[in-house]
Amino acid sequence: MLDLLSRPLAETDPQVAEIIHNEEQRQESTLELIASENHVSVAVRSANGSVFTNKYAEGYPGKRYYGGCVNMDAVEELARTRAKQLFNAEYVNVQAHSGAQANTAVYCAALKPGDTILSLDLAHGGHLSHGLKVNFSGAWFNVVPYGVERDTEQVSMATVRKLALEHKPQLIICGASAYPRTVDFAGFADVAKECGARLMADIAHIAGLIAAGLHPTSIGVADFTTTTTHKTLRGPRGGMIFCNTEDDYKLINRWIFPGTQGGPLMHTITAKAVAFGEALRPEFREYQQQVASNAKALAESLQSKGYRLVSGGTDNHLMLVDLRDVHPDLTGKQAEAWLEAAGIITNKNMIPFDERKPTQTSGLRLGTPALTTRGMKEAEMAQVADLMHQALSAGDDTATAENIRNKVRELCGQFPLPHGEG
Ligand code: DSN
Repeated sequence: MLDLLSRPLAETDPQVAEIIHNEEQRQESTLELIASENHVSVAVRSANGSVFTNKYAEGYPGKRYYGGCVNMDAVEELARTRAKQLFNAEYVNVQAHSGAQANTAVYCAALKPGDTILSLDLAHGGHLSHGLKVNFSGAWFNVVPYGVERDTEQVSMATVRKLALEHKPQLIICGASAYPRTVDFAGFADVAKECGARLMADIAHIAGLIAAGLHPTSIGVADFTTTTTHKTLRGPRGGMIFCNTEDDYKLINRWIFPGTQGGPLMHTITAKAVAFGEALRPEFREYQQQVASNAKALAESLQSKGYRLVSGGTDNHLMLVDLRDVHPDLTGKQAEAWLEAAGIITNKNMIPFDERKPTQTSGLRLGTPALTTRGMKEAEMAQVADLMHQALSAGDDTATAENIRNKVRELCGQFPLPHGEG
């Protein structure tokens, strides 16, 4: 038995090994433009695949429900210390399994069923866990959405204020999944104070930019800040919650465990500690600066080819492309498929006031975190825009798509992904 358990995956389960190998090849040879994805370091992967996966550690450092937690305590303390240093925060819970779990714990801490939430409409860049009817948040709470303005395609604090004073929400949510502009956390905090609401900022997308000081911070401004750890922050897939007071911290800890989660994913918390350590290094700030510069370069290159960008551009790592000016009949769904055939990975996305359904859409969401991790810079962004335009113009001409696919392989070959065994 021990012999079997000690043999390499390729020997014991060649089927799974082959699927993993295929995924490695896919990631290596394609241009990853999904704004919420990234390529983690070998060190993060190594920690995530470590023996910490073997251990139950329900509870928190120093107060566990299982024996043998000495190293669990050490690593969770380290993750917390690094997260607080990175974001200049007072209190953090690093056990949230995901961004949606982090949001759920905040709702449980701040709301009662039937209370009112004011949050950004999913169709205007929000997130399903911010109150979509089919999500727990929309099913249990009364959700009032705010959107972007028709003319600017940006959030107007005047509109948010008007809605907040009219509906008197218990919780206001700011932060988004597909919003290319700066979020005015201080403006939201003013509105929340005026109408007596608590404020939650979901910084899942822009956490890396905030950590690097390239976007105003929500920490210490919003009552609760939730985030994922795997997007611009470039850590393992997971979540985390910051708050400002001991009372809120106690509530959040209680609502993560035992409120909504059981045993923490200690291997993921270990990998979070590694990722936060990486983010505390000076190279991380340079990386984030390049992410933002690359987003601007990609946006300008696409605009020079006639593509309209929602709100006219980007302040962060992502942009929303309105396909209609250049390709009036092309849906986001079809565009995503044609681009994938050429080795360019994106996701279809509603644009504000989209007349097409969410399953079709008129737009694409693009982001630069993953390409920047490979070492690509502004010159490569111009090439990427060119390849995208070629692929979208070629449509279902498979020979042209294959030709573009080869160019994509060549470009990826010049910028290899992190390699090696941890
Ligand atoms: N699904 C994530 C995204 O792509 O933005 C958010 O959770």
